[in-house]
Amino acid sequence: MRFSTAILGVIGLASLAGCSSASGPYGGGTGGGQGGGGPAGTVTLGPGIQFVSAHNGSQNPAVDTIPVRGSITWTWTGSLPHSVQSTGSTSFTSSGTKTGSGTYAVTFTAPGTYHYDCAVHGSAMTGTIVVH
Ligand SMILES: [Cu+2]
Repeated sequence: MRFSTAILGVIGLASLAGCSSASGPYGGGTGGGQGGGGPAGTVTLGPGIQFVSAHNGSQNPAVDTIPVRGSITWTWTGSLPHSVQSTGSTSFTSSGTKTGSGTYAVTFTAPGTYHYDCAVHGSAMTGTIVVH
């Protein structure tokens, strides 16, 4: 008697679409020193209790990655009061609390990871900016 065993090695190449920058490593890589007038990020406040990144749709935290000398513009929507309040050790100038419409822009000249929240809603409403 002979037993022949056929082993079918099925190799599944799971191609993970690496598109989710919201959960990617923030390794502040080697900045390439891109020229002035760099890309800008835009973040919406509201209409609920949320910061939403226009770049990748992430929210609470809204995560944006920009080059050094890039800028972020926050735009208020909805009827709730919100603010952009820098938290953490690497900081930037916070905005005041606004309601309704309005914008606030900051240009980041130093690499680092900047955390912020809303002075009204605190940890329920957060964002992160990675400058590299
Ligand atoms: Cu808020």
